[in-house]
Amino acid sequence: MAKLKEEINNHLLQLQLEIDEIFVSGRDAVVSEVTIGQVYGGMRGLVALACNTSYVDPYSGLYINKYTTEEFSDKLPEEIFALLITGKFPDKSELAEFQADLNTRTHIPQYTWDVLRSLPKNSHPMTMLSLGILSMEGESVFKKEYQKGIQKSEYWKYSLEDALNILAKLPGLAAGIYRIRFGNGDLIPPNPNLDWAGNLTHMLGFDNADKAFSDLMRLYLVLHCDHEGGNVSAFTSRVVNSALSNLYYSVSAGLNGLAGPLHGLANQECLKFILQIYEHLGANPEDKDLEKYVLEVLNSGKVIPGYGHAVLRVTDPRFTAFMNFGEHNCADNNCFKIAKKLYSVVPGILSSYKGGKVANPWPNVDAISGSLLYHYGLSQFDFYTVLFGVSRVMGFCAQNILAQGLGQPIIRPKSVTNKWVMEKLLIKDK
Ligand code: HAX
Repeated sequence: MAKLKEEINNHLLQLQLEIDEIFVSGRDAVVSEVTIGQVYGGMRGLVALACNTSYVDPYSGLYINKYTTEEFSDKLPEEIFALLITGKFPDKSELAEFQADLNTRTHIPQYTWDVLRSLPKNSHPMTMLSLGILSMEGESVFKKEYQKGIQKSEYWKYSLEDALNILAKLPGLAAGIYRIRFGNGDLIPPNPNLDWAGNLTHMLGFDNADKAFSDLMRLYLVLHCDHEGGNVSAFTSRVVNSALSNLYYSVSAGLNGLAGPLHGLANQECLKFILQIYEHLGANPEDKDLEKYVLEVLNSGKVIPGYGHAVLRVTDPRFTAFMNFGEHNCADNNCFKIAKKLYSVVPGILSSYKGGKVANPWPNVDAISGSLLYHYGLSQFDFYTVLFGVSRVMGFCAQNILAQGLGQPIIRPKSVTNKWVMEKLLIKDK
């Protein structure tokens, strides 16, 4: 992995030069002011973090480096990981070297399977994924080297070892969870001749599925890879890693955040929602019936899963990429048709709902992904967030390694009490 290390090192040098330049022109310059609304409102819109793996523009969506979602969505996940962490796509030989290296690290210890098999039968697959990674924490190269004593400038190199070990094991771990949790038979060993996503398909037991399922898996693992630094899972992972908890701890922590219904779990909620609509209204509901159904859900106090976003203010381009895939491969599927129909109805309802309080009425990635998986026979929607997680770990690892390489300190914002705020406002008023 000498080449990948060299590319990361070059990228870090470049990023450090940029930071030096930024600091020279004004370390004390103000980029964001904090309102009371933000202090009490989940810090929404507050600029207080640097993340150089990806950027989410409210109106054009996810960029990795300079590439728009449309421009990178035909790549392999391995190429995307290299892009996240080096700022460049690998050439053919670098990609081959990276894939060969991952294939030497796929072994998952028996104790991990023992832990997973000992859990209650109805454990959520995200619990199993998080725990599966945490169970291997003792294997951390970073932890062992840190205990021996290493220079701060070297941290990232050992975290990279951990990242490669975790990423290499992830498809096997996720597929094993699928097979254990849903009684799908024995574990299937990896095939060293397959790429990362191809191996996931193979180990899930979908070798005989439509070939387009492997393409969907590649697209799925690409589109979910990263979404800048402030979302719940990435931020959690960064905070935990900033205490120098190794990547096994910080990846597991990020996955625990991803498991929430307002974040990654929304994809399983969406499919559940679509299936409920199918049950109540059939595959081709009338607009007025669908509108009535959506309003009933809203009025019962629930959110419409897959719609809205803390940053985006347009249809998520990752939604569009999945929509295009569906149009080409499964346009007649009932779930896909309902997901499409919801897209024509929900934004209008959310725009005017409760005086327009929903900041973004448009769909996010989760509104559509499940209907595609369902089409190919992956019908256990409890499992969908695991697939999201497999992909998002690339982002967690890349963000944490770059932060370590840039010597970023422990994250510790200041919190205040109501009393403090009241005193502060009173002082300001005088
Ligand atoms: N349905 C109903 N109400 C919604 C809504 C939706 N889809 N989206 C936002 N709202 C409501 C909020 O609950 C909030 O209501 P209250 O003031 O009563 O609390 C109000 O509109 C304002 O919220 P916002 O500013 O528009 O949105 P936030 O930044 O606070 O939250 C969420 C963003 C994604 C959490 C939100 O839009 C939501 O809950 N969406 C549904 C769940 C979902 O799809 N989550 C996945 C998001 C993408 C992701 O992270 N994937 O992993």
